[in-house]
Amino acid sequence: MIAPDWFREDRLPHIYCAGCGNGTVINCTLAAVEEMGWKRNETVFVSGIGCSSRAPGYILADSLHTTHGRALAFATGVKLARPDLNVVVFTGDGDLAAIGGNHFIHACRRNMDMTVICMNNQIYGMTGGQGSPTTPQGAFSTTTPYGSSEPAFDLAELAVAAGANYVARWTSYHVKELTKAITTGMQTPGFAFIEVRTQCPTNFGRHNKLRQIPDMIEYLRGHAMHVKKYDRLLEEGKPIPEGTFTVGELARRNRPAMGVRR
Ligand SMILES: Cc1ncc(C[n+]2csc(CCOP(=O)(O)OP(=O)(O)O)c2C)c(N)n1
Ligand SMILES: [Mg+2]
Repeated sequence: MIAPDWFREDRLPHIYCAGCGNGTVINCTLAAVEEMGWKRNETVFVSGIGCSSRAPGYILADSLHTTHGRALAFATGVKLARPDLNVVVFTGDGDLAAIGGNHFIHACRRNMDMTVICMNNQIYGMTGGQGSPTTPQGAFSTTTPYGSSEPAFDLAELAVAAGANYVARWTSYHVKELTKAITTGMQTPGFAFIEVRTQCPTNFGRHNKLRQIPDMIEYLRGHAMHVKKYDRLLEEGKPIPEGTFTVGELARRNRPAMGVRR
C-alpha cells in the first residue's frame, strides 16, 4: 500500500497507462521517505516534464513541476536557497539525458545535495514514443522505425563518471532493493542518483514485441545482472549476454558536496 500520509488521493484517477511502472517507483520513494522520517514541511519534490515528471502531483508535499529538462536547475536553486530542505527530483530519460543532459552532468560534478530518481523507460513516453538517448540500439520507436542505429547512454555510469556521491540502478521489478537504494541515497550527503529501469508497455513494449505487461517486466528482470556478478564474468573472460545491464550499487563515496545542511 502506498504511504497514506504522503499520497494525494484527491488526484485520482491518475494519468498513467495500465501496466506503467511509475506508480511502483512513487510507492518505493514514499516508503523511503517514511523510512527517513522526513516531515512534509521540510521536503520538496521537483520534476521536469514527462509521464515520470507528473509524479510529484500525486504526493502531498510542496513541489515544483518545472519545464522540460530543467528540474535539476530548479532543484539546485531550491537547495542553495534552503539547504535545510530535503530535495527529491523525479525525472525521465528524455528529461534528464536529452534536453537536460548538461544539467545532469554538472549537478553530479557539483555533487548537489539531493536525491534524483530517474524513471528510465527508454522512450519519450508522454509524447507518444519517440526514441530517447537511452533507447537501446536496435529498438523500435516512432522515430526509429527501422531500429535505433545509435548506442544508448548508460545513465548510472554517466553519474559515476561525473562525480555523484551515490549511484545505484534497479528496475521496477526489484521493489525491495529499489526502496533500500533510494533510502541509502537519501542518507548520503551529496548527489544521489538512482536509475530505475521501468516498463512502458504502451509506447516501448508495443513497438518491441513486448505488448503484454508481464513481457516487459520479464524483459527487465531477465536483462538485469548484479554488478558484482557482471564484474566477475568480465574478470573471468566469460561471455555476457547481449542487452545485459548492471543493477546494484555503482558508487558510494564522500566527495565534497554543495548545498549540504550545516
Ligand atoms: C522545451 C520542450 N521540448 C519538448 C517538449 C515535449 N515533451 C514533453 S515530455 C517529452 C519527453 C518526455 O520523455 P521522458 O523525459 O523520458 O519522460 P516519460 O514521459 O518517458 O516519463 C517531450 C519531448 C516540451 N514539453 N518542452
Ligand atoms: Mg522516458
